[in-house]
Amino acid sequence: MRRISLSRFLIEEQRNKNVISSDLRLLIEVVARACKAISIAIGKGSLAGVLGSAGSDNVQGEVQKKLDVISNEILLEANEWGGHLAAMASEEMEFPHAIPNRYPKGEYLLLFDPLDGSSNIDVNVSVGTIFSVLQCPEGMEPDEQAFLQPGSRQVCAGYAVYGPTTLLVLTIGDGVHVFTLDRELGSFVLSQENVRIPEETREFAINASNARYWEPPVKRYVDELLAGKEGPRGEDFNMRWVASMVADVHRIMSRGGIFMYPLDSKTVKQGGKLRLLYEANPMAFIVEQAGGAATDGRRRILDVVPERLHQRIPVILGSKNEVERATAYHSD
Ligand code: P6P
Repeated sequence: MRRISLSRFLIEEQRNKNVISSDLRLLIEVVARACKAISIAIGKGSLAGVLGSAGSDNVQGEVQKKLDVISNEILLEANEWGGHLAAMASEEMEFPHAIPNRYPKGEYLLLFDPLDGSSNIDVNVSVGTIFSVLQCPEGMEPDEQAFLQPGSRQVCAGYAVYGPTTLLVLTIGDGVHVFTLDRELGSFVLSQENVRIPEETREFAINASNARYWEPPVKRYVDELLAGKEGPRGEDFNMRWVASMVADVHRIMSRGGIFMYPLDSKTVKQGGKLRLLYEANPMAFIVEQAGGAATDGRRRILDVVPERLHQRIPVILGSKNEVERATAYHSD
């Protein structure tokens, strides 16, 4: 494994494969630097008085943690001066954030969930940052409408997971690559190239406390897993649920599995729990680039044309064969 920095990796991708523009390379490096700053802020925890709630709600009606607000600010400040963006959108902001007139504008739209799983932050469980990059349509104002593109139009997606190590997992449409933060050097170093998700798995991730609210196909699929060797699957399955999507997805990127936050009668009015544009779409792009699959139970997530910036969607993603089986049950 060549231990090269993120910057060198991106320059070589640009030089050798021309799969990335200078502005996109700058965007990724700026986001990576912001994730480093978020990792440091999180690492201080109570010592810096950054735990607990910010005393405000976000557009989702969720209590904002101090670190949600801090992480959002870090990403905004890091990205607004570079000249690579037309606008930004965040789970923490009702409307897109325009680039201030004092800075040049670029062609890219950056979307992010600055601190995913923040309900875990106060109990010291892994959390993460999820980001997605689109191009602003030619001649279009970078308002909400410009962001409403299907996930198949993403040019880049990634997440940082703040766990025992801080990792940056990235795709620019040419496979999925993992970078580990070297805290002494202060830079992300390539630690895995071309991640592949096994097509088979014996591990599933779902919040089982919602079982009584699930639709019949999800109930059938999970009951078969729980029946194990004596059931129709003829195999025993294991269950994991971190309740930080980034941590659950990273486990699947590392050893396979199926992650499900399906439609249930509690969330059917909002269309699901997870957000399409800055949670489901980037994770779906990454999972597919690693040979996995991602659907909402009925459609490929990357094909869904969004109607609203903070639109929610059911999510079933991970090992291809299991996602296909769970999705097939929805059409039976
Ligand atoms: P529940 C975190 O709040 C999040 O948006 C995802 O990161 C995570 O997968 C899910 O919600 C957890 O939801 O209902 O288990 O708390």
